[in-house]
Amino acid sequence: MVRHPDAAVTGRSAVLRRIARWLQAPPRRGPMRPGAFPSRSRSARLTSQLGLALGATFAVCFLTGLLSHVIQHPPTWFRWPSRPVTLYPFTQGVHVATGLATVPLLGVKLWSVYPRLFTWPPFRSVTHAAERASVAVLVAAALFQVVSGILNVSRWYAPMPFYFPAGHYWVAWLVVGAMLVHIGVQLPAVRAALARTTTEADQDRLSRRNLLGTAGAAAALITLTTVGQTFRPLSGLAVLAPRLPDVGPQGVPVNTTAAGAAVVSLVTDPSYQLEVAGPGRRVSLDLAALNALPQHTAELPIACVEGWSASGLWTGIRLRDLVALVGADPERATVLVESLQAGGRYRATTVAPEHTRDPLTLVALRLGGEPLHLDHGYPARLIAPNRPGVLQTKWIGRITLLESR
Ligand SMILES: Nc1nc2c(c(=O)[nH]1)N[C@H]1C(S)=C(S)[C@@H](COP(=O)(O)O)O[C@H]1N2
Ligand SMILES: [Mo]
Repeated sequence: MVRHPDAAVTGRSAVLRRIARWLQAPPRRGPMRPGAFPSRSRSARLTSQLGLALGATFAVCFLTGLLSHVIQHPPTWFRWPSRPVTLYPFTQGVHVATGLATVPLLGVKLWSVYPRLFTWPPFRSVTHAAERASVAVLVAAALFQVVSGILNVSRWYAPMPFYFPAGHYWVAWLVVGAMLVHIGVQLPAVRAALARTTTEADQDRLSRRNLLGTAGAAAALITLTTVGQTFRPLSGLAVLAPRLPDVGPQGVPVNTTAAGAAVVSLVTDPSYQLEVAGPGRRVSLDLAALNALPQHTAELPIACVEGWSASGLWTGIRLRDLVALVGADPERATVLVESLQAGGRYRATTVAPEHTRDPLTLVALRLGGEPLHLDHGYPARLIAPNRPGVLQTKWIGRITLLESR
């Protein structure tokens, strides 16, 4: 018997043909069958409009987050001004508000597209597969940002086995990258969907409007019931806010307590002295000496990156006066402010000349006229205008002049 020379090839192409036929014929059962998702509220138009809204909330959230990151880790070229006083609390409030408003928008958006998870065939081409993979990255990264952000605002760190600011920062770049790819791929479809108004049946339009309205109302409601944690006039409405601006010792919330920072015995030691070290001179000031220096009072907010901000009436010594005391020029001085806390990420901070010279930048000894509560940084803490809470060092032990520029 003579074997046909193409037998093997014919056999393989038969298999390929069978696979092709299988891919072409959609399954008759399960979520991948045609017509498995009958809701008429889903439409390209709804998905596009939600996409635009999400693009806007994410862009604002990303930019305000990036700003906060750069203020806390300034590159050499970056200068952050000390005024206006409430600029940072404002940008931080916008960051949290847009992040929270994203929740219902993202929810409805995912609902509007999730049937596409089950499209048949799953991959039409290499490009199609790559595009689906990029959408998977976008969805996963966006959900990570929203969930980790909410956990942070709720101060629930247990489910996060990573350092929150670093994780939240790097995944933000992942979202932005995947989102730019997504916008690039979907732009023609979005244009077409938004232009196509006349073909939409009245009933479909109604249900789409209802859905959009509900998502928008949910976003507005979440904003209204949380924004009070940073915007005091609305604090009465802040029923969903994990923190309230006026709940805490001396009417101001606390993040790390003195006990938590293990400084109680150090700061209550009667031999406590604040050391100020300049280039040529150094002074040690005990509590009596600190209280004998000229005192100034300023109303300044603490704006915590955990989503709350609260204003207090602080009294103490101007940082610029302490710098002058050791013979340095306060107009140009960069200083290192160190806590008595032995470790912890927030035990020290660098103060640039913009803040050192500002007469509102205080080494505060009092809050609301009383000596600082232990948890607010007794006996002395930094409080400066337009500065993230993480940089307002508590339990100061030493101030060192770094450079003059
Ligand atoms: N030494 C030290 N200072 C610190 C911190 C800290 O953990 N250790 N936390 C910072 C953070 S994150 C904030 S929001 C403010 C909070 O100040 P408060 O507890 O007085 O409201 O203190 C800052 N100063
Ligand atoms: Mo904070």
